[in-house]
Amino acid sequence: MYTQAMDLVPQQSESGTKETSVDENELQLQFDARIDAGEFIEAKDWMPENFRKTLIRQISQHAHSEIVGMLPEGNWVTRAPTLKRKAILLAKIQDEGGHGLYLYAAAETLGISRDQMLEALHSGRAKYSSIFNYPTLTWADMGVIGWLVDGAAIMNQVPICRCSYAPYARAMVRICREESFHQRQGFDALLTMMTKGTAGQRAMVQDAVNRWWWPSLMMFGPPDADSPNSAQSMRWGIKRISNDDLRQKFIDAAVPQSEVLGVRLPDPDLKWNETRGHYDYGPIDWKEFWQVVGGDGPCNRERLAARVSAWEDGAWVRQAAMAYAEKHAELQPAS
Ligand code: FAQ
Repeated sequence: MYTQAMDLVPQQSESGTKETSVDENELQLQFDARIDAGEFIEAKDWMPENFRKTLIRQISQHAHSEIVGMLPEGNWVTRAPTLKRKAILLAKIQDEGGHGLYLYAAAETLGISRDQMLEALHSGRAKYSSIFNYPTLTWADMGVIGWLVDGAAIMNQVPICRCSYAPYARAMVRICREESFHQRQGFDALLTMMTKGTAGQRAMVQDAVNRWWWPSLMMFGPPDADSPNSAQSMRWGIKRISNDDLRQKFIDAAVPQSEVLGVRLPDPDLKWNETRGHYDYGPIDWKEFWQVVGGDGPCNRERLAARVSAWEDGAWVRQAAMAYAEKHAELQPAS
């Protein structure tokens, strides 16, 4: 019902050759004009094949990031220091599962099935955010993930609320509201430890900041000059702000927040630049980024193995749900 796939199968002439119809050129012109006018594209609208593929790539990777992102935090549910912190952490992790579901549903409107997307994740073909391949070593990591990782996610995702593909944009509006709560709870947990905690707790927070700062900056993707997808995605209004500009906005927001917390960001080159009106920052280790993206980060294998075994262990639930649906359909009176 939702898929565009039928519209996108190339037309075959009687002789079996592919026809680039005048209609298709006209549809392309109309599509470009709608994008230029800032209109939203709906699932039922005509769209170029590469626009559809780019969206499937980005939205499915985004969905995978949400569900893989549940794992590092899941590691701390049984060890949260208070009932309140445990309830907050559980709610946050559940939200992330929900974000994954909205996003898989948005990607399905483009003519791909959830099983196909999950198969791509489980076989290692699909990417998910590099950040979730780092370990969560202490409770302070839960606060820092909220503050920095959700903070970076919000910076990246607020512009996607205006993405030209309407089902993705609509999903992002809801997701961003929940991400704001995630960021605030992380900051609050850190502020509590920094202002009311022991010297040991403050040192634990600083250590977590030291480990997560640089990987958080990598979440925005490679520098614009090395980002193969950016130019076309910006042209199509899928991305509204470039990787480097978002990274800069994030750094500019994080520095004053670090001062409120009383933590040091681990970059000796971090300085306010009066001329640019932004903070200058030191070089990012892009070798590490590509290594993690390529599957060789500290926890890549563990994360993928956890997702694959969750899928396999859940087979009986899917089978039971299907059996129930079939039985229920059989029992419905014929109309
Ligand atoms: N990690 O040409 P570009 C969250 C890949 S959600 C891994 O610049 P693009 C919530 C990229 O895919 C976090 N791979 O690509 C949460 C491409 O490879 P491909 C996820 C990366 O798409 C919080 C290649 O490098 N958010 O955190 C990364 O134009 C806490 C070249 O890059 C989203 O997915 C990376 N960091 O820009 C959950 C937001 N960066 O696909 C739990 C939506 C780049 O050609 C706890 N996505 N790559 O094989 C986007 O905005 C974009 O896809 C970018 C990348 C900005 C991530």
